[in-house]
Amino acid sequence: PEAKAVFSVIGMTCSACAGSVEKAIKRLPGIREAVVDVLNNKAQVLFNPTFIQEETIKETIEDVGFEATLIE
Ligand code: 9UX
Repeated sequence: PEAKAVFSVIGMTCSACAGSVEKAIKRLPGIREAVVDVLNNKAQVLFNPTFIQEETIKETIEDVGFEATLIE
């Protein structure tokens, strides 16, 4: 199974910020794809819910230093 989650990410000011968020998400188990858009302040993630849930992805974004809210 595959699930999709979209997070609002507050505080990213450059594309390197987005890159570090993307990298952190992709290091997690069960992630198929992560696309972080600094212009729209959004992170879209495709994942296998057997291995990871939205809350862990949210916490990972916040560990990098940004505020994340699940919006879809
Ligand atoms: Mo560069 Mo983006 O230090 O916040 S990674 S500004």
